[in-house]
Amino acid sequence: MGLKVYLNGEFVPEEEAKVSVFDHGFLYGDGVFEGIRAYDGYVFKLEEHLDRLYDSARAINLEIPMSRAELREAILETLRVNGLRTAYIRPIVTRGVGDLGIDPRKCPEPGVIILVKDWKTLYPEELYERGLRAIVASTRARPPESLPPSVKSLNYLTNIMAKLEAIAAGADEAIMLDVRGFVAEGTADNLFLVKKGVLYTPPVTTNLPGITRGVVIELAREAGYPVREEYFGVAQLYGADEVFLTGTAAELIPVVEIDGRPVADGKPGPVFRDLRQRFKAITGKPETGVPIYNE
Ligand code: PXG
Repeated sequence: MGLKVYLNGEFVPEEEAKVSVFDHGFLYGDGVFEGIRAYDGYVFKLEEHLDRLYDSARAINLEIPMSRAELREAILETLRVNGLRTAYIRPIVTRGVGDLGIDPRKCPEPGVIILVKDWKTLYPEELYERGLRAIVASTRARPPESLPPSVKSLNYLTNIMAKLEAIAAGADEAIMLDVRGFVAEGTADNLFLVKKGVLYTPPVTTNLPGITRGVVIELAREAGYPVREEYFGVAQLYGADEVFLTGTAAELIPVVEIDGRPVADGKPGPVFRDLRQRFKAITGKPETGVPIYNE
């Protein structure tokens, strides 16, 4: 049976959930979104995702037509209507239906859509054992002077260009550099490297302040690994002991080859393994999530 979608205040079957061809989200990528997971009855870090969604909307002067409490409830209700405990959740806020022409003032009513998928794991377990093969893309991450990377907008073409490079090269993922040539992030994930027991990740000026990134920094510090938010280049990446990506969809996933060079011995490393276990241990718990059902 198909799932139901929250579409501007109503629950409609997936097949019938349609948006207008005049919606500026479709015409111009004018809108914002989030990618959230629920694990075993708890929506992981829901408040952090709501913060980022409202911040993204504010940055593009898009007023979400519901209070934060109403949107939180709509997300939980979408999960309940679909009887889900473990899921991927995609709230989307578009500028709404307008005229042709980019002027957002032509769009009186923003659209709010919440998609859910009954995904338990997004990637096969072998992928975490085998690790990803990545390339360094020639497409550079958009500079923060145009649109800050903290704005999770509907416009992903830069990242899609990098992903196309990875596909053309027969790799799984692309690593993007900032305009200066420092490592920024993956196409939908943040990046960490490990060198001599220290974790390095670039400051968020050049990449999305990932919720998973934040959690991993916290878990790493608790576990006694020093974490440094610093810029680094491709040479440090090639010379790392370990490289891994973090994101809501992938959680933590190792990168074992970059531009045809193995990362260290070409196998997922011990720091990655330790942090992945620690991450798994905190999902699906009341301490890190909002309950979907009253139990
Ligand atoms: N960087 C970028 C550019 C992202 O889009 C992340 C990092 C990780 O952030 P979180 O908060 O999820 O730890 C993202 C995540 C997907 C997908 O299918 C993920 C994202 C966007 C589109 C698709 O994995 N955002």
